[in-house]
Amino acid sequence: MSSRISLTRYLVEQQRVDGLIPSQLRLLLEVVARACKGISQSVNKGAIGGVLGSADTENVQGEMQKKLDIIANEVLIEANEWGGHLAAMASEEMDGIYVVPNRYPQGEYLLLFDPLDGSSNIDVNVSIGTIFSVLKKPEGPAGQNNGVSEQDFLQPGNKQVAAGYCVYGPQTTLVLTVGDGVAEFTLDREQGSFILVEDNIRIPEDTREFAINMSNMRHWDAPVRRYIDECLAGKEGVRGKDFNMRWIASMVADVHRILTRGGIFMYPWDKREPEKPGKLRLMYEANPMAWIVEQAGGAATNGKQRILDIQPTQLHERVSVILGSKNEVERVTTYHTSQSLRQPQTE
Ligand code: P6P
Repeated sequence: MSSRISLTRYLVEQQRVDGLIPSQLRLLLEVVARACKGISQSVNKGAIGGVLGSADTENVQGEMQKKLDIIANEVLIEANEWGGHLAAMASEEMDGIYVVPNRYPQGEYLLLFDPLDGSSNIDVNVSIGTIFSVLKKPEGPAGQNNGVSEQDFLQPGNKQVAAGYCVYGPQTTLVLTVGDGVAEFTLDREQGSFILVEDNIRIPEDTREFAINMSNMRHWDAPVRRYIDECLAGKEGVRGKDFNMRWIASMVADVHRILTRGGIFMYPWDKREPEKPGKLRLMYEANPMAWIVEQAGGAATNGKQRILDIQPTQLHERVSVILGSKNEVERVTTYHTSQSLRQPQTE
């Protein structure tokens, strides 16, 4: 376990030792972390802060927005627009991109985020979180909007230069990768700093725990149904071992559990809305989580291909997500690619 190293010192050392983090990116990540601290304060106030309940507005996804969704979005925009690190931002809560206003210096990075993931859990005091992804703005001619457009955001997840999430739970925990493994920081409210608690998270390659919304079972495609049926058959079945199930309905919380003790998280395509590849969003949910999981030794696919290799075509496009312990993700992906209900594999 590392001594009490702050996020700031960790990023400086990553910059000095690995050369992975240019100063502008290091400063951007510090601003994002500070914004997450602010969001955590609002979340922790709950009813006494008047931040619970619906905002009576809809987002681009057609989902009812909670007051905290909007508060979190505003905190991230206001914290990041003036620092000179960014050219633009994109959010689950905004239809289009947010170009940094001309009154502020322009930067070379693009920041994407789900400002408050798991909103259905806000009013019942269950962990929620912020997910963020950083891309470099492609080189291009200056022009209107500082030469940045939505098209600049449509980069595959393998182009990310940083990704992370912050879980607002019993602890406020920031998890971050810049391409050199995954580090975890816990907020020390007395100091007001994120303190390094783990600097090389590894996901066990095998697991006995799956996370999926079982109420959708009748809508799943055959490979997902086969995989879950085999888990439910337990040690009497082809897997030869019993499985446990968890479903928090906050991706950040389910993914954090998997980073902590292994597991497989699935939000697959289902036939409720067959025209949509899945429920979760590629750019600011699946891509950052997929990179973090891969950096921690896990795997992340959409059932057929590596999530990080998907070429986006729309800012808010959705994707089927299967991620976590490497051997389990590979098993589910094999079931998809074979698509034939072959003889169950022995354990
Ligand atoms: P369901 C939260 O709304 C979210 O986007 C993810 O954080 C979570 O994993 C999923 O949706 C939960 O979906 O259909 O189980 O409520």
